[in-house]
Amino acid sequence: MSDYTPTPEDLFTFGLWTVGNRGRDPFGHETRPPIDPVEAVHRLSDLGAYGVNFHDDDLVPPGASIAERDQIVARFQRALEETGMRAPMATTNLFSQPIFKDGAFTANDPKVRRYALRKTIDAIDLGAELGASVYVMWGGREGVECDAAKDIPAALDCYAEAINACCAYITEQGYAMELAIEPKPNEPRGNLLLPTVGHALAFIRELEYPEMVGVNPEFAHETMSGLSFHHAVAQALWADKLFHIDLNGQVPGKYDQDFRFGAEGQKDAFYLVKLLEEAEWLGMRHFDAHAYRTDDIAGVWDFVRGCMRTYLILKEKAERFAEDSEIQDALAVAKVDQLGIPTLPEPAETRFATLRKETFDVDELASYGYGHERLDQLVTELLFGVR
Ligand code: GLT
Ligand code: MN
Ligand code: MN
Repeated sequence: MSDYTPTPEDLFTFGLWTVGNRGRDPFGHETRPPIDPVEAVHRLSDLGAYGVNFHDDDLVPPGASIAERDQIVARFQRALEETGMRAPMATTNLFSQPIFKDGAFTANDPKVRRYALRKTIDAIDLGAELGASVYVMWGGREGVECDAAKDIPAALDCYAEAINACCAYITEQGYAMELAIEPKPNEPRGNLLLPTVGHALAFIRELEYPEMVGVNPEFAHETMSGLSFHHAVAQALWADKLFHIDLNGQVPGKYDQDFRFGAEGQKDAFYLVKLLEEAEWLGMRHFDAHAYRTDDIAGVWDFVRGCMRTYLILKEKAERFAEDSEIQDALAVAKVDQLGIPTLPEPAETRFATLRKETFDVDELASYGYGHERLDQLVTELLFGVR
């Protein structure tokens, strides 16, 4: 049995903003001191992470001069070189500054939209400079409370225009970079645009460079919508659009909790890990979460260890699921493998005629049970550690 110690081969990454989260919430001030990004890189590396992701503003404070920017970036790059850590994903903060109060790419004022685009292409340059191959777009202010004030189809046109422009920019610069849209239903806006993975997948099909754009589903965000996270991820994989992922913990119906991975929703977390591992998905296992506000800096590193350890525990559970003969018997009773059988009869030319001729004993077909009670209990016991 593994001792669940992470190594860079596990591809675990954390955002600078996650370990650097200082515990501020809408009702209370910071409870922790800031962490220097260079220290974060060293600590994450010591704990077995593969890399660190960042927003433009996490690294370079807004308003820094070009000389200051270059100095900060060079110092950060040195930390990456010293540790062998990577920065595989970059993103822009288009939500904190007051200028974005009516949106960034979908603000009614075109001058605000141009500022957002300008900030984004600068961040794309920064990401490319540090070797990022995925650029995440979370539209935290792309939404509305006062519905009279936003023409939603026009806002979606602006959203698409901005993403098309970013794709054109990346192509013109010759960067090896893809975009990943991160859906969220609400918070901080009353309603956000592209609220779920499904909305984002449909939106991507309307873009000019659909092949360059995928999704970055977050556990907390789909769960806030009352949806199954692993179903959302499965559909993104099915559509070949899982470009990045944000792992954390969340209870349905609450604010965006961003808890340690596996702190809540353990069953969904298990099916998610099983899905990613069985698909042999090659992306980063990125944690977009933060330590409880109650904790000090020591708690931040406990949080980091916990995210990775839980992932590895669930990965081992997924392997045991595949080896457990009772679970395998129960899967056969549930006819899980039969979903791989094509529905229509062969050959194609006569399929509807054959279908017309087939006889169906609907009572017999409805008569047997699928054994889901036994199967689910076996999985529950596996997760509880008693089998
Ligand atoms: C912010 C948000 C996250 C996003 C980050 C990337 S920023 O912390 O809550 O869900 O992934 O922009
Ligand atoms: Mn979140
Ligand atoms: Mn996220």
